Amino acid sequence: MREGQSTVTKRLEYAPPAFWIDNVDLTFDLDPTKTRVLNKMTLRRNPAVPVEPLKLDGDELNLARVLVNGQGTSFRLEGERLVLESLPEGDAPFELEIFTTCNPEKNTKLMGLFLSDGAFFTQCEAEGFRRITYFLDRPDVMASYTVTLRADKAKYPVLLSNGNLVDEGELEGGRHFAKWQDPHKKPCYLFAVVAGPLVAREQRIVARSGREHLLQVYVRPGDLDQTEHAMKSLVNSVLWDEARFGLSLDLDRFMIVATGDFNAGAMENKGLNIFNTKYVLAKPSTATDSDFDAVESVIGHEYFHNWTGNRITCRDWFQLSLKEGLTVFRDQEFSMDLAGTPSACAVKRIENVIGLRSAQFPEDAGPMAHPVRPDEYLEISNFYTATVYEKGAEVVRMYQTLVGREGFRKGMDLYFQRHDGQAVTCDDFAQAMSDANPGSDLARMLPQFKRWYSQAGTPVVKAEGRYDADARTYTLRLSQSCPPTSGQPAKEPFVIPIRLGLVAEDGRDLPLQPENGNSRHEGSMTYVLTESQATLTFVDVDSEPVPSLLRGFSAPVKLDCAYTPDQLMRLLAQDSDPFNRWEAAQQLGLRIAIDLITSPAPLPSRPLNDAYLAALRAVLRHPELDAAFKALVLSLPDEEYIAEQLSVVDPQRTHAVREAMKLQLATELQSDWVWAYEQCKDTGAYQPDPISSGHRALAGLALQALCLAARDQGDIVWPGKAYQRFKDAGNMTDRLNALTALINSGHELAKPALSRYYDLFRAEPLALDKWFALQALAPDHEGNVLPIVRKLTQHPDFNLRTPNRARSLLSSYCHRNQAAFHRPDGGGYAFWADRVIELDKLNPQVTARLARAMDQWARLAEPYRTAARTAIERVAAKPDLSNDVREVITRSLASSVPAQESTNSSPSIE
Ligand code: B3K
Ligand code: ZN
Repeated sequence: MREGQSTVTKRLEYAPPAFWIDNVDLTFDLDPTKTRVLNKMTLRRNPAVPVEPLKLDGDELNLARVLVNGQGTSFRLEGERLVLESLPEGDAPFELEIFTTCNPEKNTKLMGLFLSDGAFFTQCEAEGFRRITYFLDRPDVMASYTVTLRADKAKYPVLLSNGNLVDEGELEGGRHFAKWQDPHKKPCYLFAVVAGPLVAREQRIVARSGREHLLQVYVRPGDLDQTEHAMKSLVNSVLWDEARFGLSLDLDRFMIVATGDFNAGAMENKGLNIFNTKYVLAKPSTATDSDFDAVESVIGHEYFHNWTGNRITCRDWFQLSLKEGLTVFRDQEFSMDLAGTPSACAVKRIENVIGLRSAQFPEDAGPMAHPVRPDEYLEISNFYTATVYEKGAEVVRMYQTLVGREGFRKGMDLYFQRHDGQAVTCDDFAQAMSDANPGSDLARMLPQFKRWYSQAGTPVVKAEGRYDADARTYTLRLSQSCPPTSGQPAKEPFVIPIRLGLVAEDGRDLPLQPENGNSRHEGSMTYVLTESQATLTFVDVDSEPVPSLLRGFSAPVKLDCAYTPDQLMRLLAQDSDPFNRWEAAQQLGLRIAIDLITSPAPLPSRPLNDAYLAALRAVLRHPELDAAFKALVLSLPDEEYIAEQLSVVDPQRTHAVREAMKLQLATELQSDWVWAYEQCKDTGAYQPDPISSGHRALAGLALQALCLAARDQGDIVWPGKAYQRFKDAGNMTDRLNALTALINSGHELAKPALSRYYDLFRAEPLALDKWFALQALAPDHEGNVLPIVRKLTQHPDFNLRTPNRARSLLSSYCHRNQAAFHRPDGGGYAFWADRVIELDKLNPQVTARLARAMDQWARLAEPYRTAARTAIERVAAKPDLSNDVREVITRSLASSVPAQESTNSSPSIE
């Protein structure tokens, strides 16, 4: 497997471990600069593997002692590995004792054991345990753990690890100890330790099984008032997993602990989840509706890992999507089930698809493109991606679409029956799904279906419909293709479930009677496309329908269907599938945007046509549609998604076009926006439920439109109202929406509002992150954002070492403010390169994410492309880059698209 720090690991080179580790007994003497770790393990040779030396992984450890069965032994260090050759022969277990020290205070990578605001935390996934002790740091080695923590009692009153507290007591010198035993075997990436001055919100629940559990959410003493929503979400998660999948909590005690310094969102350590504060803490005055939603879904996600990830784990890291894709699917289903109404469910689905399209589609078309189950990596941390997570979740969703909800449940049951307690592969999951559903489309097509795991790139489905009035037939010609990706020049056809309906002129779904098929469907049916091309004919079709394809986004593909604008209007106004109603609006907006972007003419004063405006107005004024849904329909496709449709991207042009569209939408629907604002602006005492958060979303969108229109008309009333709302808001959602309206319209009141915001929230880290982000995301006026961002890097509250703070400023600017980042003078790229070089020395994982802001450089128009390349080459020339950053940068430079060497500045459509 992994031979050293700089070698590529390959999926097909998997070999089982030469040793098993059955028991691990760890004793920690916690100290900020020198923590002592005594590791006593029981090992035995794996009889299935030829005899070889024991090679234990380590990283930045100081080794003091190694004993085998209590005796000194010879050992050597091979790079960072500890190698033991003279071990007892035969299969009998033996004891290995290793004593090391590490320095948590110097651990700015936040992997292994680190300090956050005076408390100890760990992060071991994927390869952090080797920074705590020498070990076989791979997920297929599962052991039983006993952990003793010793520390100063005053500084670290709470001592936590996985499982059950079996002993605790006082020690000399003001120290104390706690001993924990995990009743479940686990891979070391699920190991965790926490020690510090924490307090807990507690709740006892009795599960369906009758078993009682103690749930705890640990935070800093001042933050307890922000844990109610987290606890509620945890209780809901426990109940939901029992109800939907029959999966109960297998522990007496389940703990969540929040830290302000964390690379990821959260971590599913067995019984001791460690969370970024961003996904635990929520109170109405500092957290928005999306923050509340994110807390619910991340708490769900980590909890659901207890079965999908922990009870059944991954054999190797190439199988990451086995646990991540499945668990994202589960958390999405959880949030949808909790949302309640079909409309609120559709809103969740649309939000997920927006995320997939703006993050995963570009990834699949860029230098980091990789299959859901990657084939190789230099640094596994780089593969915690939208492809592994979100596309992986879509793959799991397709199983459910193919075998139905009940069939999916059967597949899950069989998966647990077969593999509980094991470390397995994506193939094992696929096989369980298929075997549990004999005779299904899935079972018949399994090998082909599994291409979703092995082929990268976003497939394109082309659809052409033809109505024959005489024969009363409607024929759909479908074809699929997938663009080449690195190392995969040609693709085999995928299994693509296409949920579809035929929409009549009055909006009704026509009955679906496929020719040669005996079953008739009343509303929608799922057609499974398996060939490169296929024809599907429906008979007894009374009038020319509009096909509604890929309903609910039934597969992670791009649909290419030559709809007329009138057909899209019909779908927008009447489709029974809410997802496709929204999608029709997106397509209408996207087409207008692309036409304008690719036209050499100057932007017209009225880029939007009357029919499109009228259609959007009708949605905005609709008496029955939910506000949340309206807000999504009235939001234009984002710049990332628009850019994704273009083979050459001029970010300034893309931005200018979208802004012009937004402005016209604001001015010409002005009275409608006023109406919507008045309808939605008051939501009473704060509740994060779908109805009231929908009202806030639409009121916020309306206020932004009204401030934009006001700027255009030199009016001061709406900015004044926005400022007032900003000041008086009873919750962060309304407050932030009002502030954003002022900032986005460039109104001078934005300045005092921002400084007032700072005064209000300077002591609230998560709210202060938003203050940094707001300024990094501000509209660019003659290049003013970069100097502001630069200045903010010197702000006393800015700290590069805290991932949330670094991301709030740097990622917001580099990833999410296209117009300000892509400067014709290349200043944004130079700033990016400087920060990447600076931050890589502290925290490679966070830096590698930032480095990916340049993923799309090869598709940029000039002068951006050359300036971007220069900046990337400057980073590449640094000799001491981390593997994390080197992998991203190397792939990026290798992605130069030859066809564009002769780029002219006029963009073309893919
Ligand atoms: N499994 C963790 C991710 C850990 C990230 C490591 N770089 C959180 C999650 O997906 O649930
Ligand atoms: Zn996860």
